Amino acid sequence: MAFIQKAIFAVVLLAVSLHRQTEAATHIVGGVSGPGWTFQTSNPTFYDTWASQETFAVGDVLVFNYASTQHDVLEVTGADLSTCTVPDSPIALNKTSNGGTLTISTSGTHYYICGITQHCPSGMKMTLTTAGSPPAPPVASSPPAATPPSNKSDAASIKSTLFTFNVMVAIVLAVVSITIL
Ligand SMILES: [Cu+2]
Repeated sequence: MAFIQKAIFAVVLLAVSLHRQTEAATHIVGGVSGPGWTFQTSNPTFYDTWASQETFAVGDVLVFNYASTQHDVLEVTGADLSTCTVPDSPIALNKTSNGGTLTISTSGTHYYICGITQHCPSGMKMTLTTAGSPPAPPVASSPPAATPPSNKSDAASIKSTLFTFNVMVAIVLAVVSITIL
């Protein structure tokens, strides 16, 4: 194979590899070192605050860590979240406990609650909006809550690590392809 073809192949590999890391981010709800998906009785806006510090895109995956004997997670309408109503047919549902995931399938604002009675009013609710979408008006007024420890850097550090990994893989692939082709 001519050198120019090898070079083009290497560049394509690099581009594909770099593109992959932009496809979908994974968000540990509540932060990588956070409490998981559980009661936030003393700070009912905990998950909203966390979400406001994250950047979400369509295709991103939300990981809800919880004990399956205690909680579940439903995607619901804004109206259902505001009244903590557990619908018979939620938009999406996950009951698989630790590592349970829901994917952000559309742009705009999404609403999540725990479907166990009285858990939503105890802070198991979250509203998030994908990047570039106008934020939905608050569904319920609540006094400003104390700001929890920031986990803002968590997703960024994961992305950074993924990016570094992808770059390394791309370089190795490029070197190998130039060597053997
Ligand atoms: Cu719950």
